[in-house]
Amino acid sequence: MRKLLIINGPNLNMLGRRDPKHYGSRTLADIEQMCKEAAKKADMELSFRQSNHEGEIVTWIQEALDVYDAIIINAGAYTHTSIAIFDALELHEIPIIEVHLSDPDKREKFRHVSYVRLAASEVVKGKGAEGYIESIEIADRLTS
Ligand code: DHK
Repeated sequence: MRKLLIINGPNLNMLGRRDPKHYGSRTLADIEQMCKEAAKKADMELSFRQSNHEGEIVTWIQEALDVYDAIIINAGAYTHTSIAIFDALELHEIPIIEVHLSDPDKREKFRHVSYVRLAASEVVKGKGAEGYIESIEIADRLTS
């Protein structure tokens, strides 16, 4: 069975308490549940994770080599700062999908840079939690 890794970066564990104007009102547990259902429908095995630590995210991306068939990543604020996460993603030949609940390009200027995007096959942004489902559908299509 194809294996899908979804990585969530810093502060995404606080969904439900973050500004609903940008992030909606669903918690990360709600989004995980939605993703589990979508992955099941796509017949993909899902690992759904969150970390506030850049190094841990880098390690997960490294460990995913030769194990996972696609990675969906919302690196949170590390999207805009982390060359280390970009370098780790660059190791992969599998599809990498960048996802964001909000549309960072329509927010503060410091969110307009994305290092993740440089390694991503596709970007889904500004679609709230549904963007995660769309990302799973894209991962399904790109690995079929
Ligand atoms: C999540 C964050 O935590 C921010 O730092 C990003 C992203 C946007 C999101 O929209 O999911 O800038």
